[in-house]
Amino acid sequence: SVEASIPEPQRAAWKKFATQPFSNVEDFERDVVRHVETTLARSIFNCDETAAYAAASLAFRDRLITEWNRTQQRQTIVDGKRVYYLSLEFLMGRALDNAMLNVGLKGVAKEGLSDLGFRIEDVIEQEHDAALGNGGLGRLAACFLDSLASLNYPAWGYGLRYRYGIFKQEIIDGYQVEVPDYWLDFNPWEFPRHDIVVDIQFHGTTKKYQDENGKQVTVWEGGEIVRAVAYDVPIPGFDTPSTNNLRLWSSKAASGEFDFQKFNSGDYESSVADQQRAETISAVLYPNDNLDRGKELRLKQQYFWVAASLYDIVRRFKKTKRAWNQFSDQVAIQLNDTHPTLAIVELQRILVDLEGLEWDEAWAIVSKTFGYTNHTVLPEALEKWSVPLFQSLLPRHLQIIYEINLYFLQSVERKFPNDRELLARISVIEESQPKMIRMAYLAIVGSHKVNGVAELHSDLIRSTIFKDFVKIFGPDKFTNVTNGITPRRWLHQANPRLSELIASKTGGLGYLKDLTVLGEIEKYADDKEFKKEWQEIKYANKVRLAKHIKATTGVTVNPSALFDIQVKRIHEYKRQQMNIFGVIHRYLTIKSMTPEERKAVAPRVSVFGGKAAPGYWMAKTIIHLINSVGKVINSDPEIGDLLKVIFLEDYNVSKAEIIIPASDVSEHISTAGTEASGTSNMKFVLNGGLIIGTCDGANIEITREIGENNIFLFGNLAEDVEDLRHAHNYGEHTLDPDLARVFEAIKDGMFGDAGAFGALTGAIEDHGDYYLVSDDFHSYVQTQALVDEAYRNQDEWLTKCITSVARMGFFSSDRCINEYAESIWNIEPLDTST
Ligand code: F58
Repeated sequence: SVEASIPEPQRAAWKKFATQPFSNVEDFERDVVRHVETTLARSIFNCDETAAYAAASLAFRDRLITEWNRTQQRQTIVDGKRVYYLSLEFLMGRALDNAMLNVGLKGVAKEGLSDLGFRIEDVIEQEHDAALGNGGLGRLAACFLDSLASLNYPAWGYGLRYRYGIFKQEIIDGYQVEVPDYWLDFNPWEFPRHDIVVDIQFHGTTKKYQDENGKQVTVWEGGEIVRAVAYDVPIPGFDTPSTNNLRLWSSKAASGEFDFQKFNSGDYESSVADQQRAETISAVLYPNDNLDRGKELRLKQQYFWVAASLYDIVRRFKKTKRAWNQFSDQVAIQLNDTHPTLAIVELQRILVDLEGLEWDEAWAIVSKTFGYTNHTVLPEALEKWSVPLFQSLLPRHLQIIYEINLYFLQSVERKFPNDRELLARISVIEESQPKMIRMAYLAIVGSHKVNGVAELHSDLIRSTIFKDFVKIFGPDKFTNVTNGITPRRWLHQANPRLSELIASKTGGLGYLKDLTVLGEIEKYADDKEFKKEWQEIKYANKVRLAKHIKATTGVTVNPSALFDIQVKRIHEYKRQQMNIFGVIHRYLTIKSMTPEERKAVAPRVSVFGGKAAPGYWMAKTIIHLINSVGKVINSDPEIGDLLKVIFLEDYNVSKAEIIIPASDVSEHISTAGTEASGTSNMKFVLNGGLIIGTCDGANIEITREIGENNIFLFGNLAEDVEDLRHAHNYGEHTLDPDLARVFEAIKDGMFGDAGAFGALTGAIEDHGDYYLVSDDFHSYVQTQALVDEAYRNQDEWLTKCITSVARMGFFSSDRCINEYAESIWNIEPLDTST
């Protein structure tokens, strides 16, 4: 047991004074006041909401850290296999609300804070989002951490502690402006571990020589050293004592404050510069989603994080005193996309160069340890690194990659003799000018499993970008694990009233641990009372969003209108341009009606939100168009409540928690075959909104689960996309007539300077319409009309919503994590009763 690990003579004293985390209102208040008066050095006279947030967080942090310690001890004692989730992004959002709910003490905190003079909602609002990610991939990692802890898996996350998270978005005169997100001013949720440091090497040269036994050894020497310092973030599970660890690495100069030799020799400026250069590595999150730019600093970030994490993992393994061939029985490492692929190379280097294993022996261990998750088929997002850049930064790793590739190509040559084209296609090294390292291929070669994130996506990677590898390794290496979301944050936290209603009909909050229990509410899909309550909750959520819209944009929207929401990163493949063209079409249609005809129009609020990568000009133009259209429509007196267009600034996790529960319909309208999965589609349906979407990503599985009567699907299928594109390129492209009317309005200057939007219309009219906006437009507009019609019948609409929620059990990230654990990691949950 955990306790037995304390030496007998000291046990009594440790036990007597062991921290007793609060569990009632009185003890919570005592902890909060103590933190205000001591940790924060304030008093009742100057305790504002910020201080109340700080003190409440510190009180919960104390609780988490005691459980965190126990969890780590339990893992050490059990000494079983652990999983390490390597991700460059963890889009965590706020921690306080989540911690209160997961440990089941939000009620206690609410009462305690109220006694001390604060409203819990205001206190929660003080927290700055931890926004260390771009979008879906980063948020998925955060949901996974919640599920891993909630299911008691022995798991660690490893990432980078960026000083600046994803930029804050301001909308000025309709344009996106980026503002740095310095979020670390006060962060009670991290523990600096100044004793856990790893020195990381860059550049330098390699030397080969024979050791005393005549064995060839390679050393990597010289170059530059940067120090990695660990910061630990406790991750509480829901309704369990398990509290896992997210370890984030921060960079600093290896020589401490600055280089004293340089300082003493009068070179003060350059010693400071060295330090700043080192700190630059973990300074900022790259803000691109689904685009690879191949910047040197990004490669430095990747190696820095991977090398520090592997050092930590290997050190922990070595403490168990096991033989190396047991490594993969103790360690599973999951690569969240290709960003941590260097871990494969680094582990091989550690085993061969530092631990003296034979190449084959080492490779057998390495290739049993890793799993690789692919999140995209978009060619521009597949990572490649230039060989010259790599050679300069990581000379030894380049040699190892060449060697891995050589053995791989030899094995393929043996299996498929005389197929030079095959070898060229699958080589980890692309023979371009300059040569490039294909990271996805390296990840496949070095992993024992490769998975996509939704069925269609996994089928697509098997039949397109990784086709040759399926032939080489066989189909079993490639698998699907459909994404999921944590119902704790995305239902219980974001939509407390709906959660309460569901709990009241399913026997409590147990459904949050087994989401299939939601099935029990299907019997109320026609229950008058239940539907009334359901509708009231949706309305209240819409009122909450309407208030937010008013406060942030000044526009008044009618909560009785149909709320149609598209929030996600702005990208041409996600087709926000199609949505706004549809809005313009709606506007033109209403304008052409008589006042009498207008009485029959169903009022709508079109809400957009999302960031554009700072260098993605087309995406920024889409934002500009949405705002320009909104400006005209929202102030058109003929339109009034019939149509409003809102762009919500700075979409992030905490705003998503307000936005998602307020949707009637949400849009997931990517060109078929481009959105690997999507996860907000799951969040919207789970919150009782219907979706309009293409046959893409997880929309397909959502349809399978909830039934096709409960979703608005439209557009061309993935299997037809290639032919359509081909046809466009041979001049067979006539613009959809409705879309043509929309373009005319834009070009007439109805939404301001027409020249500003020329690139958007041009991409469709003149440049091949790669994302098939015109091909899908008619079907989209028709399906939107079906949405209007369906919404008119509120009774049937509510039945659809309730039925859909009841059938969403499959999309819990708990199901998803259990699949990874069983089919990829081979790990078991820990018993927490000791
Ligand atoms: C997203 N990818 C997919 N990448 O687009 C989405 O369909 C899927 O649901 C989600 O992953 C989770 O599987 C994504 O968010 C990025 O943002 C990367 C950031 C780093 C550069 C490359 C893109």
